[in-house]
Amino acid sequence: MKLFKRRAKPNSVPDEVVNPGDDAERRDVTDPVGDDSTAPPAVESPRSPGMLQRLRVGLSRSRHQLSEGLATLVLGKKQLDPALLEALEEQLIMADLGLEATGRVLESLRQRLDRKDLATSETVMSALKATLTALLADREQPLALANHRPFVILVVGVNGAGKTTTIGKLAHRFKAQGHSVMLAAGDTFRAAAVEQLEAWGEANDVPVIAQHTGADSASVLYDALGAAKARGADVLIADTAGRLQNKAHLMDELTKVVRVMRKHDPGVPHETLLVLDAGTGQNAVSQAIEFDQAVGVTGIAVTKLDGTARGGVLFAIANRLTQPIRYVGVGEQPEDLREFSASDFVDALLEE
Ligand SMILES: Nc1nc2c(ncn2[C@@H]2O[C@H](COP(=O)(O)OP(=O)(O)OP(=O)(O)O)[C@@H](O)[C@H]2O)c(=O)[nH]1
Ligand SMILES: [Mg+2]
Repeated sequence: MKLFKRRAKPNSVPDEVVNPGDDAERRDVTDPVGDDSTAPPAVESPRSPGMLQRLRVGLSRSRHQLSEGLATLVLGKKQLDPALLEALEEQLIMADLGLEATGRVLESLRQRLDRKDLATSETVMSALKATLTALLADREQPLALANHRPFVILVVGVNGAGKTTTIGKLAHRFKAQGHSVMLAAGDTFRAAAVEQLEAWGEANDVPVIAQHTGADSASVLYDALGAAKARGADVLIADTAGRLQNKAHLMDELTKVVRVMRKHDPGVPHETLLVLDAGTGQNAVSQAIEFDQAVGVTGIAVTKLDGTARGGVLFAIANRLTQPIRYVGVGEQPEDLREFSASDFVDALLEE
């Protein structure tokens, strides 16, 4: 076992860094370290103006897509006539809410506004806001690290969804909250994967447990669990290789990873976090269904909301899935991960 140890306390595990360093496989990864890597800023309160502003900026493309179209539609409208409903439906589908969630929104909007004359376009907008918030409200359930030490988070998802970046951001967040964190490089498939995780470990002064590329992912995570227990870490976050949800053998491999980890401790992982790229649109729902069948997803992180106009996919996810949306990613910096809040999300999506 190799331990990538960055400014960590001495321990019994050999700390030499051995990595084949296959540059051919190295992917262009934006430097996650940032300018002020030596002293990570404290995690801001989820409702602080800075965090809300970042969410707002992150969602600007989705907001342009949805909010401005809607505002034009409802402007000066005195009633919720079929033409307006149809136009609303079109806007919501274009924002990637999906047919089902769009249907639910329109139905609930009809009920809210039934038999009421619409005094102003604001009435429609505020009813829409309430409807959208209600659709997301059940999915708001922050991850609590209570009761387990180490609290083990297994991070899964398709290729390039943002797993490793989300792990780096989580390490930053938990560290700033005062937790001791360890990372496990369960993506043994790509040579650059270990280095990428190691860079995040270094930026956050967090040890990374890794083996060579091509090693058995399950055994890396098994060993990492042992190391995290031995060191008394508060949180162990395990990376895994990206895999397409329709490749049965890769999903079986993930099931095996969990099975092997459970030989160490039947209670792990305490959280199986599925990372979904918002830009994948409705496919995110089928990813969630398949990953859930393979390993039992307990929470979702939706990434890259800053790079897409498809932020509406969160409503499709909330409509089809029962798991909480734990986090949303709105950029590549360590601070660009927010705990999910339904009302903040809808506000940021619809505000002028
Ligand atoms: N703009 C933006 N980029 C992101 C976000 N999250 C991740 N990325 C970028 O998306 C790319 C892929 O992210 P990774 O974290 O490597 O994704 P992954 O799921 O680990 O990928 P594999 O390990 O190859 O399956 C990187 O360039 C990240 O910087 C986000 O919230 N916003
Ligand atoms: Mg990765």
